[in-house]
Amino acid sequence: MTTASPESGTNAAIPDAATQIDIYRRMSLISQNDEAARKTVKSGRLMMPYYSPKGQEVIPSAVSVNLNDDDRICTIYRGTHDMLAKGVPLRDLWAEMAGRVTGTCKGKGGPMHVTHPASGAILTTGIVGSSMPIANGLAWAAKLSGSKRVTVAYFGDAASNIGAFHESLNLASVWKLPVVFICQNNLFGEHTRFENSTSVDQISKRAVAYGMPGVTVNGNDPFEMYAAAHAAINRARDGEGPTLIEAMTFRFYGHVFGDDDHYMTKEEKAAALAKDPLPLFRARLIADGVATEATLAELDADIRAQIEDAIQFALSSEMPPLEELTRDVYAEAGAA
Ligand SMILES: Cc1ncc(C[n+]2csc(CCOP(=O)(O)OP(=O)(O)O)c2C)c(N)n1
Repeated sequence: MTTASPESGTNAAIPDAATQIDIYRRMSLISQNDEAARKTVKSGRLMMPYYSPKGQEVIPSAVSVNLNDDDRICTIYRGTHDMLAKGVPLRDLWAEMAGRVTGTCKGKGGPMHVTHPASGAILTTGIVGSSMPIANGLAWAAKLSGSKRVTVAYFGDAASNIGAFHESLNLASVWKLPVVFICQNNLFGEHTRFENSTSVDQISKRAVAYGMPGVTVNGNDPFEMYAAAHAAINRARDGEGPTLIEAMTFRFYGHVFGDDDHYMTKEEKAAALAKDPLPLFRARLIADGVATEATLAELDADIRAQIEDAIQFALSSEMPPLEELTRDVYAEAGAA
């Protein structure tokens, strides 16, 4: 087991320039999309429960550049960042959030149940801890069929206190499943602070009980996150079994949109905002000569236009007709 300090930043493999820009592109997409989602709900144009992933952009962005289109992810209600990083198209995502027929699930899943198999986003769940056993099932299927497909299970720190976490890590280890468990430790579970609900100071320490590598990394450092994901995904793809990655991060807003986040101290929130990973990485790319300000500005503007287009598309699409209510719930008679 290797356990790195969350602040270490050392031993991180540096991704090549194109990959660095790709990580930035995904982060910008997530961040701008989050801003658009909060604005759209606040303006009353769309009513939905919304769980902001703002502050957590690095994690799925640095993970997804290591995944193929064919690889799978299972995520949670706070998962728009994971889905966008994996490639769920904006129009399909927004239409599903708005409950329209053009959405990923024909408008019947809604924001907490987005599924888009074509991009590998198989599960979004509101049941805390349930992304892990389902990821195991997908990984087991990949193993049985002899495919090299890897599945990533994303979940929060509080989910590591649920039975399904422990059962899933145990089984994945015994069966050497091609799965990577990525805990996004944003230091809060709903309105409860991490230290008030979790028996260990690092969730990665729990990996030792299940005979798999466990690592804690700074999930706001793109290079450190990239290196950890790269190693774990390669290990899974090579048939060597699962890894637990604990990615330290901080969510900038309350649990759900509208929550007054009184359980965060002003000081810790200010410190986290001062280290917003998006502007930091943007400045680093320019300072390192990886990209120019003009290139990144163009990339940001292009994303902004795509998001605006997706919102218009979603809000002008039809709601599902009543007949859809019981369709896709049970298999049609005679279907294979
Ligand atoms: C099995 C289950 N228990 C309780 C809840 C209520 N609940 C919803 S979100 C949440 C907190 C989860 O926190 P964490 O796993 O750390 O993820 P985060 O929201 O911080 O991303 C709880 C307890 C639930 N949805 N499912």
